[in-house]
Amino acid sequence: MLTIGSLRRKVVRLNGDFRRHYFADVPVDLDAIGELRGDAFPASGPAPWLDRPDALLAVDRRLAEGTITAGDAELCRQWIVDGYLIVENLIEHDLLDRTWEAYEQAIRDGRVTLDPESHGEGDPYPGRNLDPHVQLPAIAALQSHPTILRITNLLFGRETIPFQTIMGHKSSAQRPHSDAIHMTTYPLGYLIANWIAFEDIHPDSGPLEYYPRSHRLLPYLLSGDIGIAPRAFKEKGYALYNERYEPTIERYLNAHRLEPQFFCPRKGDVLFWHANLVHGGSLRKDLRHSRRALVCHYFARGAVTYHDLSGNPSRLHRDGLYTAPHPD
Ligand SMILES: O=C(O)CCC(=O)C(=O)O
Ligand SMILES: [Fe+2]
Repeated sequence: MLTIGSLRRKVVRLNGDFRRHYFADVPVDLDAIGELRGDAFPASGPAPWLDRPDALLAVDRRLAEGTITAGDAELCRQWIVDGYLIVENLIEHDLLDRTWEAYEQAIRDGRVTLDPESHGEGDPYPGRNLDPHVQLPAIAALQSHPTILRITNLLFGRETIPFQTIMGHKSSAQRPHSDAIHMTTYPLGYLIANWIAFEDIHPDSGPLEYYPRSHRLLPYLLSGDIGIAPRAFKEKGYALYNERYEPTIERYLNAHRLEPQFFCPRKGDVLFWHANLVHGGSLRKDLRHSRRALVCHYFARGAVTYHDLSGNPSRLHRDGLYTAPHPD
């Protein structure tokens, strides 16, 4: 029989299970939620430390305590205000060359297969590859480069879990979006992406475009906000996303009069962006220019991580990352 006492014990047990693996302030029963979508979760903190209203003061406090350096404080301030960071010359050139060669070798011997994905007549470059780090240790190592993880740990204020990679010879030609709808966390905000340049990037190659400050000016727009039901996504897929999500983002960008910046880095430079910073792959003005890059996505350990459009948990849950308790 379900008594108040047994119900309370069940809730205490569920909360205890949740707490062992996740850090959200409001515990949830993930099995009962079923489809993981933004509107199925309660509003919950904690917000990432650099997204809180007192973030600039928190940075000053940590600097005064001596727990961060003046250089790190400057990175944090830029992250708070602009939602991105560019770190020049972060990755050693010989490491980039060896990693790219490992990728090309895997293409030659058929371990990595690329779709042709032509962007127009005479496009010499193949499509991009999702998650090459899963089979190529060289790419996994670059994704987990110690300086990158030091920066993401600082920005999260938590331990970083490397998640996804996308490697490519050319622009994604993706319209402006926030990655938060593709890789969502509970609580919101525990995703960071970066873009690693394998060569000097030509302005006509379709550089990464990004909208400074959009991470704070736009809300986290998730499927429920734009009327995409989980079943509809499963039936119609990304056509619905193109139809509803992308025009909504564009409306917001126009309403706030946000203008894009274009990332034309030197080889080895890295751009980091916030979970909700709007970005995309700009138009390739000259198809002959390559734009060789690795994009990496990272979560913070202890966030619930899912694909909001389909309602599926991320691969990390299936891989058993959350079978081990998180350290807090
Ligand atoms: O590299 C690009 O063109 C954009 C990539 C992107 O939006 C992403 O991987 O999140
Ligand atoms: Fe993206």
